[in-house]
Amino acid sequence: MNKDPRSPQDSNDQRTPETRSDALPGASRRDFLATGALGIAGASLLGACKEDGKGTAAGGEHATADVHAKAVVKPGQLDDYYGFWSGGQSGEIRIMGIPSMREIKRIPVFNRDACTGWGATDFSQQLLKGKMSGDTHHVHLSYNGGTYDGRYVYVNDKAQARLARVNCETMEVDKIAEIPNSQGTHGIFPQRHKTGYVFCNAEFRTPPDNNAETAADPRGYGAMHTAVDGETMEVKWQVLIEGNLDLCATDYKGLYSFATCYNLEGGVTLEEMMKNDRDCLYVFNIAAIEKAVAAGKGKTFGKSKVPVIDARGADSEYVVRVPVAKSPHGVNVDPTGKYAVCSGKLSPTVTVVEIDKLADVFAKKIKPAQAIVAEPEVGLGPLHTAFDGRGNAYTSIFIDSVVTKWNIAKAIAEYKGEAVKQSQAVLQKLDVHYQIGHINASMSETKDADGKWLIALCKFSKDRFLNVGPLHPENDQLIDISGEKMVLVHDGPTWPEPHDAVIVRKDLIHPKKVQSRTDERFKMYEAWAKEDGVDLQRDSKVVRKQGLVRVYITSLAPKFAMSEFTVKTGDRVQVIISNIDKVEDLSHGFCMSHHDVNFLVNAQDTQSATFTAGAPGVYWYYCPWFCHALHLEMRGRMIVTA
Ligand code: RUQ
Ligand code: CUA
Repeated sequence: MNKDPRSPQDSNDQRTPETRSDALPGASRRDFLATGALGIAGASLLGACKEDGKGTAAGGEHATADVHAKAVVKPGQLDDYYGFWSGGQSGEIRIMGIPSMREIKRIPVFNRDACTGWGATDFSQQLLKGKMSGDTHHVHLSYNGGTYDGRYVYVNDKAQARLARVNCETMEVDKIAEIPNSQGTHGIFPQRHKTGYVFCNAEFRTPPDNNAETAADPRGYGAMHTAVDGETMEVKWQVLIEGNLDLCATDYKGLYSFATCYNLEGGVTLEEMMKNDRDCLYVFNIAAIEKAVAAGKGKTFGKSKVPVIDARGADSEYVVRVPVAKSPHGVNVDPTGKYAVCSGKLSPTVTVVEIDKLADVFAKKIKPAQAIVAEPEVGLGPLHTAFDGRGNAYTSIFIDSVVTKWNIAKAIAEYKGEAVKQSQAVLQKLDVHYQIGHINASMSETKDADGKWLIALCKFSKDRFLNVGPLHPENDQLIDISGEKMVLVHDGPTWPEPHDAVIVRKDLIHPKKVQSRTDERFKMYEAWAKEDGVDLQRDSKVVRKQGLVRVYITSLAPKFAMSEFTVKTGDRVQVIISNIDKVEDLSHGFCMSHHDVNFLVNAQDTQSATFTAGAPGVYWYYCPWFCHALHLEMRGRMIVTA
């Protein structure tokens, strides 16, 4: 390990050891993390350390003025790419502009968002069912023919085992699926040949029939690989597996889905989970599983009606286990669709599996290990891999805190023993700041990977930004990969914790500028309106029903069409607001003072929320969105009688 904090890896770091703000006096954060990992990972990592440190600063991170200029998007100009960032514990998704790294939008998903009213409106409450927090890790878009079709964004909730879908026309969540028999829904990945299944991995092993009898004995635990229909968002089937399931990927032909497993040991403590030197990549044979499900071979567990194929134990027609580097984390398929790259995490290597060989593995013509075609040594703590479409791979290396660029063909040649020097596959190591998690490149998860920009999502920013207290921002770093050498061009602080991101060419995404009233959500409002004889876009009206007072109000800058209504204390009140302005970017909202109700209503949109009228008195409602010179006057009174 680098005992000297000014090791070559930190050569860009101009501070003296004394001025660093590391947790351990005299030791760098990297030393601290590496020591921690070594303490638990054992001697296998030590061998790798010797390799490390030499020439990691090669290529330098200091960007020339020219490179910086490439990343500058001048005022009034637009970015070339949409970046979709997960928001981790914030439960949201963010949309970034690349290369400017400007945050353009936040999409609330598994959270309550005061700004838009997500979690407070009737529609969002129907989807969230009272679960107002979540943990988004992986964002992926729907595909067609190996590239993005621009229709949907999918994101997982690790905390409460859900999969949400965002409609790219509005960039709002339109459906949420709950994944049965699962905990820790972590890796997800859609099929790439068309909008088919979205696969969801359960990271935590639990008893398939989780109850008082089964809870305590880990020998009965397993994990589900779940197929959700990306179109209807129905859960179609599950495969039960003995080990845990971490990251997920799919091939380009619709034959397989993949899941890394870091706990083939079936342990429940850290020590138990790290015993084996190899873990595995599970390969799921989709056609065989579908056939078994159609033949009624699925079991069901608990209240769930989803058929489950039990594939625990030995390799079968449904699943095979390819042994990969110790405790793997990421699995990424390269843009040619030929290789699945599994990052070792507790091994300094990545394991490259040739996807076309898997048919022979399923046919038992070759052993699973024979599908491995390379295992280059990339550095300490490899996590995820991105691609440039020119045959190169970029692996995020957590402990070394670098991005390693390596060539896939060279790594394969070396594995076959054709190359003379082992180091030839590794082309460059670039310092990142600090401790990178995910990595992705422009269009990297598609056949159209274009090798322009790489994003390094760093878990620690330390002193890269102004001190804002104990919780530091993350540091998302933009790297130019268009040339021979990687060059760091931008530091971007983000609110924790974006786990993953995808970078999508802008011509593939076509959001609407004004709400379309044909979205599915409108069926609900239209049904209420029909029941009450109301035209949503014309009428403002109070309808008193059994146990509910419906208040329909239209808004047109700078006025609500109804400036006063009366209800009784304790009444359930449902306000249904229709913004009838037709102008792009003219949003109104509705906030009822002292009732915890505040939501956004975009141009041509309708939104609703339900609340209980408080103590008798007057309560002002107002438009919280600056919509007009007379925006402050856009308000009205709710009179509550005894
Ligand atoms: S994880 S740092 Cu949740 Cu994608 Cu890898
Ligand atoms: Cu409408 Cu402010």
